[in-house]
Formats: sequence, C-alpha cells, structure tokens
Amino acid sequence: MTRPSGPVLARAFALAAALVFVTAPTPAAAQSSPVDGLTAAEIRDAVAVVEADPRLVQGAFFPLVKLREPPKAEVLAWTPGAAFRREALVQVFERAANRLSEVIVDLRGRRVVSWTVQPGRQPGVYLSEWTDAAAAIRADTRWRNAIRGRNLQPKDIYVDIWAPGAAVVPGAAPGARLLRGIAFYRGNLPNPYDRPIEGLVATVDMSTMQVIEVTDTGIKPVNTTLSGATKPPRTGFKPLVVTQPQGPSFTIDGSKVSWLGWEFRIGYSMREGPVLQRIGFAPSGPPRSIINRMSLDEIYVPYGHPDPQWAWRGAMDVGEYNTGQYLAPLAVGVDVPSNAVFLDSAAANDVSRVPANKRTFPLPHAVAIFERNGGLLFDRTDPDSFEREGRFGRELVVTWTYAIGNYTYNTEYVFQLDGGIDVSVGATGTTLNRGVSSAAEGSAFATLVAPNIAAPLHQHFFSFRIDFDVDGTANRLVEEDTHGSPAASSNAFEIDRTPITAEGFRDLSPMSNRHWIVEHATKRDAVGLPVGYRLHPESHAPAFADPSDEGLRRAPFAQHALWVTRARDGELYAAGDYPNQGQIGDGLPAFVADHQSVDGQDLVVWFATGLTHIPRVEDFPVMNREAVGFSLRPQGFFDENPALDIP
Ligand SMILES: [Cu+2]
Repeated sequence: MTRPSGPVLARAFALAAALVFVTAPTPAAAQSSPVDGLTAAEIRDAVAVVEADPRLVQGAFFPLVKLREPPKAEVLAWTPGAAFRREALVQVFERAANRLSEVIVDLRGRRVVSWTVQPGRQPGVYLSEWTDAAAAIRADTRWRNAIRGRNLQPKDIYVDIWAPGAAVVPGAAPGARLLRGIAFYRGNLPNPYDRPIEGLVATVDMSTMQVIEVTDTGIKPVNTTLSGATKPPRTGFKPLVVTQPQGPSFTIDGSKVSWLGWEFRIGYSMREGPVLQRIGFAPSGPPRSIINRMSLDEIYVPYGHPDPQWAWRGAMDVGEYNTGQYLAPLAVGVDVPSNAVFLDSAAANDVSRVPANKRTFPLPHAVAIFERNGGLLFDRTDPDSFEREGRFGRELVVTWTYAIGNYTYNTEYVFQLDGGIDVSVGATGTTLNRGVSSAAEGSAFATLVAPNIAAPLHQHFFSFRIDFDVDGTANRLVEEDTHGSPAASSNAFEIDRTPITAEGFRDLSPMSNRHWIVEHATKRDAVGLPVGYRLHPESHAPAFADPSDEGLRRAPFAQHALWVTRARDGELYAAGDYPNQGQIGDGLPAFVADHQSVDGQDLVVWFATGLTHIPRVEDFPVMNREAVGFSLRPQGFFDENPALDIP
C-alpha cells in the first residue's frame, strides 16, 4: 500500500544465491528440490532468456518473477537426488501499451516454453511504479495547489501509492491501468502515517503517466508534529537470555527442515513469500504426510468509511502488491529471540536490461526458525501418592514479516511436539488514519485516536491455501457442529458430522463450535475412527460490507471463511491470478463452479481467518501486534497421544 523503502535500499546489493541459511552451518551437500524458490542465479537466467527473445519490447518491466511450480504429480513422485523440472514464470509488462504477457522459461534448457499475452489483465503493482506514480502526482499543478491550499509545501509531502481497488474514476480509459496517491505530511519527521492529509486523492493513468483526476473534498486539520511524546525509557529490565549451548534441535538440508519428528520444506515466491511444502510428522520413523503445501495466498483489508475518498480502499496485499518482495529483515531482539536461525532470499528487479549484478535484490533474514519454550505440555498426578508425571512443551516457530505500507504483517507457523500446527498472522504498524475537524466527525465509522485524527473501522482477512494430504491424497472434508439434545436429556449435547462432498464454501458457526476435519478416505486408527486432522478457527470475522459491495465481491474468501476445491495445478490464489483491477468471479468462485466431487479426492481447503479492527486510542501512533489464526490438530491420526515419548 505504499513505497517499500527496504527493497529499494536493498537493490544496491546483489546476492549470490537465494535460500541461504546464514547462521546455521550449511550442510556440505545441500539437496535442492522441485519446490524450492528460485535462486538469484535462476532469476538471472530466466530474465536473460526473456531478454534474448525478440518479442521483448524496449523498456518493458518484469513485475513478477517466480518459480512455476511443477505439477503436483511430479512433486509427489520425486525422490531426493532424482532429476526434476525447473521452470520460471516471468511477467512482462509493456507500460505504454498496457499489455501483460506471461512467459514460461525452461531453466534447464534455457529456452522460452510459452509467451502468452493476457489481454485485460493487470499485474500487481511493481516497485518502479511507486516512484513513477508519485513523481507524476508531485508534478501535477492541481495537486500542488491543493497542498499549498493547506498551507503546506509539496516537498514536505509523502505520497502513498495504492492500487485503485473498487475506485470508479470518471474519464479513465476503459481497461486503463490506474494507481492512486494519498498524501501524508512528512517534513523532516519519521514515519508519516500518523499525519494524514485528508480529502486529497490523485489518480494516475500508468500507460500515459498522466494524472487523470485530482479530487479534493475539502481541507481538514493536518498533524505536522511528531506524535507520541518522547518519554524516558522504562527502567527495571534485567537480562532475559535464551541459549541453546548445543545448538538447535532442528537440522536444515537445503530447503528441508527436520525437527523432532517433523519434516517440511520452505519454498519461496515473490508473490506470497515463503511457502511451506511437504509437511509431515511422526514421533518416530518416517514422517507421515499431512499437508502438501500451505501458504498465505491472499489478504483483503476493506475500510468501512462511507466517505468517497475512503469507500474504494480495500487492499488485496498479496496479489495487488506481491508481498513476497517486501519481506522485512528479521532482527534478534525485535522479531525473534537470539537462538533464531535465519534464511535469506532474493527477488527480481522489475527493470529490464539492467546489469546482471542488479538483476535481483536481496531479502536478508527473510525467514527465521527457532525453538521456544512451550510451557506445560501435560501433567497427571497420582491420586494416592500425588506423584506427578509431567512434561514441558517446546515449539518450533517458523516466521516471516511483510512490511507493506502503514501495516506490517507477521506470519507464524508453530509446530508442536504432538503433531499440532498453530498458524497466526499478526498486524502491527500504524492504522490508516484520516484528518477530522471535530470529535463527532472522528467518531463516525471510526475511532478518534488523537485530536483531529481518526482511524476508520476496517477488517483484515487472511486466506490460507492448505493442500492437505492426510496420510495420502485420498481425503474427505467433514464438518462438525455441536448442539444440545434436549430430547435425550437436558444436559445432553452431541455432534453432527456432515461430509462436504462437493466443491463449494462453508461459513463460520461459533455458536455450534463448528470445525472441520480432513480425513483419509479409507484409513482408520486403532479404534476404527477415520485418520484425520482437525482445523479449528480461533477467530471469527464475518464481512460487514454489503454483499453488493464491489470490493467484497472480488474477495470471495471474505464472503465465506472456508472453501474446498479439488487439488488442481495452477489454482494457487483465492482471488485469482490477477486481483489488481480484477474481475468479480475470479479465483474461488471459478474454481468451484462445476462443483466437482471432493469425496475421497485430492482436495484443497482454503481457510480465511480475520480480524475486525475497531481501533483503540492505544493503537496510536503505533499499534502492537494483534494476531488471529487457526489451529491444526491430529484427530485419529495417531492411536494415542503422540507426545508420550517426550523426555
Ligand atoms: Cu487494522
């Protein structure tokens, strides 16, 4: 949602290879795998092949370069050491012609496999556009006059660039690629997001680079001072040290992480960032498959303010901005404890025909992996002797953070000793604020967070694509609702189990404790129950926009929390491949349109967790991390508690 300073700075550097573990000793013979993200060298090779093709026009941009993942059948059939397909997807965008092409490059054969024009489709906002769109707005006389009309100087203004979302811009050419700029006072102060300049929005046609609209709905007070008085640091902190004198209990081989019975790989995409692959677990012996692939595939952040300068704002951060290129450099003592091991990555420079050492920019410390205390795992106490049998828990945390505009999103996958996985996404940063003239104005559809500053109500939806393979690919989704059984007895309650046999969607139902189980179609545990994994929602956020709202209609995962589809190669994103200025019906509605059977099939669960953000005064000028998520727990997957062997 704004200019990403980190990647721009990082462009000054070049990185030899992506996915480098910089703290842990690198194994001598790290094996690569079909699901590994592209290395910096592979990005260079892929772009070089495209640049050698006569179809590439002068000045074209590369908004996205990522691994074209092999068909799932090939991933499942692959064994370490065997040969595998290696292909890249390179988006080519011709700015003046407003034309997107998608090029598949065979990295082994160094050749173009296909070059496909995608008429009417828009790539995500790419890095060069942040500066180019802001420059066009800064040069516009109407905009400059609007700034001066507020007794401010254009040089003191930070222009925040946004995908247009649901904006309707009179005068825009049909299908024009648009970006919008909103304004904040920067002056000589850090972080401008607590100093909104209300009422002023400019729209740029990104083909002509002309500002086609400047709307100014009137002058509101502007905060031009540093928010939050400088206070002396709180005192009394004693050192809190985490040490692992013998090193971590996990090992890393290439992209593969192994930890106390767990095994998984960490892939990477410039679109959604790190992707967990091939997740399996068994307390002893070879890991049993649980999930083939899991990623945070889309985010949707709709604002609930009716003001026309706000009604269009609904950021779809993953697909509209390719969040994978905005991974923040994680730091000990800020993001993670001192026993963390880091992973670096790299993303592609969007400018064509740059020198090879500028082709990529590094994403240092893109992923962190660490163990942490899990508190009490279990205890039982003998009723006669009071002798306790207890175990202390331990967790493996895999985490990364996207810094995208005023928000920072932090994702944590927490692996448990008993086969559980807890997934959470945290939002921190500064709320998107507006200037207001009165407390009453600031309290309508918003929270007044400071004098003349209000934070409009909004929601954050996070879609997770979870390609379950519970003990194999033949799976079944079952919905469980709990309800009272007064006919049996006033105290009685029971469970309804409803198999979801066809592609479609399901809604949250906290009042019936609704959760879902992905079961193997035929396998049973020792007592005859289906082998399965339970998905339990930990938060509940129904969309509050009207169903007719254009933004909501383009975000199917905000309409219904759970969708189930057949596992199909290429169906990776809940709002489709092209959500920027996208089309209603793309993504999940299209995937489920023919209602194929998912009964005993290879299925994918798309689960959206959400946060309804009613801002508090305490969220200003920076909000503390607020997290939402869901948990995955074995249900009948094992024949008894799989943590009985914990020492
Ligand atoms: Cu928020």
